[in-house]
Amino acid sequence: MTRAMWLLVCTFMVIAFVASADVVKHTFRVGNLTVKPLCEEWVVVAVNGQLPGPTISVHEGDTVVVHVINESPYNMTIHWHGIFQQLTGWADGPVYVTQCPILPGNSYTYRFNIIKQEGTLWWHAHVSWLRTTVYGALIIHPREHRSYPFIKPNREFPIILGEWWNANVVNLEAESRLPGAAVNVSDAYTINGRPGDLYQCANNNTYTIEVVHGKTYLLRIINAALNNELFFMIAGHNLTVVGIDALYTDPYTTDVVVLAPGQTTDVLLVANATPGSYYMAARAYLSAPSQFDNTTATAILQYKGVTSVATPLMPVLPEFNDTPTAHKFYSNITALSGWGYEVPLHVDVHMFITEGLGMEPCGQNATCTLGSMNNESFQLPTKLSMLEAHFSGAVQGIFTDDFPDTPPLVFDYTNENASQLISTTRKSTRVKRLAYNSTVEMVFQNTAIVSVQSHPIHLHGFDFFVLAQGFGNYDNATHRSTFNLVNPQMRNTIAVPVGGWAVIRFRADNPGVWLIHCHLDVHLSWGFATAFVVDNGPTPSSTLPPPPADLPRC
Ligand SMILES: *[C@@H]1O[C@H](CO)[C@@H](O)[C@H](O)[C@H]1NC(C)=O
Ligand SMILES: *[C@@H]1O[C@H](CO)[C@@H](O)[C@H](O)[C@H]1NC(C)=O
Ligand SMILES: *[C@@H]1O[C@H](CO)[C@@H](O)[C@H](O)[C@H]1NC(C)=O
Ligand SMILES: *[C@@H]1O[C@H](CO)[C@@H](O)[C@H](O)[C@H]1NC(C)=O
Ligand SMILES: *[C@@H]1O[C@H](CO)[C@@H](O)[C@H](O)[C@H]1NC(C)=O
Ligand SMILES: *[C@@H]1O[C@H](CO)[C@@H](O)[C@H](O)[C@H]1NC(C)=O
Ligand SMILES: *[C@@H]1O[C@H](CO)[C@@H](O)[C@H](O)[C@H]1NC(C)=O
Ligand SMILES: *[C@@H]1O[C@H](CO)[C@@H](O)[C@H](O)[C@H]1NC(C)=O
Ligand SMILES: *[C@@H]1O[C@H](CO)[C@@H](O)[C@H](O)[C@H]1NC(C)=O
Ligand SMILES: *[C@@H]1O[C@H](CO)[C@@H](O)[C@H](O)[C@H]1NC(C)=O
Ligand SMILES: *[C@@H]1O[C@H](CO)[C@@H](O)[C@H](O)[C@H]1NC(C)=O
Ligand SMILES: *[C@@H]1O[C@H](CO)[C@@H](O)[C@H](O)[C@H]1NC(C)=O
Ligand SMILES: [Cu+2]
Repeated sequence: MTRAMWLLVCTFMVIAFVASADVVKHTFRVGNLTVKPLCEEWVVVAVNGQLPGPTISVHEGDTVVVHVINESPYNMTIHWHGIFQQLTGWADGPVYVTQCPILPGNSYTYRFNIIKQEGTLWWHAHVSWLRTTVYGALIIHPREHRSYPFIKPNREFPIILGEWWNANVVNLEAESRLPGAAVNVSDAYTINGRPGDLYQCANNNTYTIEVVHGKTYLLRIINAALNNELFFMIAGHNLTVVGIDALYTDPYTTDVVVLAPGQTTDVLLVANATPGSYYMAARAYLSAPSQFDNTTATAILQYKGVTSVATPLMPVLPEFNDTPTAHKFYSNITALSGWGYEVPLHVDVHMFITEGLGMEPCGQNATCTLGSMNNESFQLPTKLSMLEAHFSGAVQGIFTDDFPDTPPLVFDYTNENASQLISTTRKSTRVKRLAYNSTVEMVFQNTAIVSVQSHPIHLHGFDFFVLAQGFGNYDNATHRSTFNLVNPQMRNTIAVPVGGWAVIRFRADNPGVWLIHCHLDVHLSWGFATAFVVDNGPTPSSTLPPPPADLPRC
């Protein structure tokens, strides 16, 4: 080939690349919306008058620009859950971590690129409990001319599971932090904003999908609920999992899916049952005995051309406390073989994190419940966002970088008796600082302090490999040998098993400040979080640029 021909080929490649990367623009007006999912009307905060909010649909390689105008009465931020935000940490969204809130009447434009991730993610408010109604799907298709690593579905549907209260959720959040708080349980779960036929006053308002016999559908299931892990089933149909948290998986066929808040699961559904009506249903997987919302949300899978008026067939959902079923699903899935997901084998930083609840004396003769990691209950700063403090080097009074790599006390973590004696915890704003590109391995060990339960841990800014998970206390000597270093599943949110542990690994190749927290909002409000501060790398392409001019300040 001549030099001129090479030039021509290269030029075409550049044009093809540029042409396939779009800028996807949205305007989000966040404001009041009156809705009546159950028997009462409520004014909620929603985006563009929609609940769920608008779906953002992009191709890998695109740039997303979302202009958020806050017309609500509350401070607002939006988080793009699962998006790496490589060098765009200013657009990540958690309040007081990467930005101060967008005040009522103000706006902020989030700009970020979608690089090397495909599948289903979502966006949600990241302040108070406003994500109850401020959420929507973020769907990443493969770049043009590239296809899914599975059969092309005839159609796709987002299935967003939500949680509904007949209450003002900002008041609920405030109440959850009061002494001896018993958090009011929700009144319903929803599928695409609607509770379905099993609730009073919800008739005629059930989400319905029409399918054609013999065709294949892709359901992009998202758990947007606040405080509950959820089982999901469709009567008469198996589901084949092909992706979780926007990462491809080996196909895994199951009759039941379980998702923790924050997680997504893409499944293929083949409409091969006897033509008719079938319920899809979601209800709680409850790992701790407590007051909870035991209701069931439904939607309908309707075969085209069937006119029968019979009640749809209902799936038999697992018992609320069916941990074996939940664990089987959570632990059996593996990353798609041959896709190029590669586990780093060398580890630079080892962390062992005890996590769970705790108490502090508060009020008069009362106690308040806190959440903690390594006995530190995270307090958000209020004067300056952590990322601004880090960027300008003025972190004093905002945070300290002495978050411990190990818990202060070694005890029988999952033993309720041992845990009772040491239930007091303390508040701080301690973070863990990481050198650019270091490889981090974290063991999450649930404790039995206050309550034994599963906690969905979400890491901002990165996906991680899930090397192993199990019950009881983690034992480095024996459990290390069970690590899957070949094709472990990857996620951005891991449901650490009730009374158990999980081990994750990731490469800290994204400079910025990244929150890591329990995705049960009630626990996040109690301080169940910490953050990683990842240093800049040696080059401009590994250095966080300055904040955008319209970044909201405190
Ligand atoms: C939005 O609703 C709240 C009540 O929840 C009300 O106080 C406020 O005035 C409303 N704002 C607008 C702009 O309608
Ligand atoms: C929570 O429930 C209690 C008891 O029913 C009620 O008094 C309170 O108003 C509820 N909280 C909110 C925010 O609605
Ligand atoms: C559904 O809506 C129609 C018209 O709005 C009404 O006539 C009917 O009674 C409703 N059915 C139920 C079950 O609520
Ligand atoms: C679902 O898969 C199981 C196990 O492969 C099988 O026994 C069952 O018949 C399937 N159910 C349906 C509805 O296809
Ligand atoms: C849900 O709880 C209520 C009240 O505690 C109880 O009456 C009802 O039987 C429970 N429903 C289910 C499906 O367990
Ligand atoms: C799947 O889960 C079951 C039950 O937890 C377990 O026995 C089995 O080893 C798991 N299989 C894989 C491939 O992880
Ligand atoms: C707190 O406890 C002390 C000692 O038990 C008691 O004297 C006091 O009245 C209590 N105060 C309140 C507000 O309950
Ligand atoms: C905790 O203590 C109770 C009462 O002493 C005892 O019955 C129980 O077996 C203990 N539990 C554990 C896990 O040691
Ligand atoms: C946590 O810290 C508190 C206060 O410093 C202490 O009393 C408690 O024993 C510690 N608990 C654990 C589990 O380390
Ligand atoms: C990060 O570290 C890995 C090896 O641990 C190395 O292969 C890679 O080049 C590094 N990346 C950067 C951007 O420094
Ligand atoms: C577990 O063992 C490995 C290898 O021996 C060691 O590097 C690591 O620090 C240990 N991790 C914990 C949490 O003890
Ligand atoms: C809203 O944010 C501002 C700026 O951080 C803060 O001063 C104010 O207290 C916040 N308002 C509420 C209700 O949290
Ligand atoms: Cu939690």
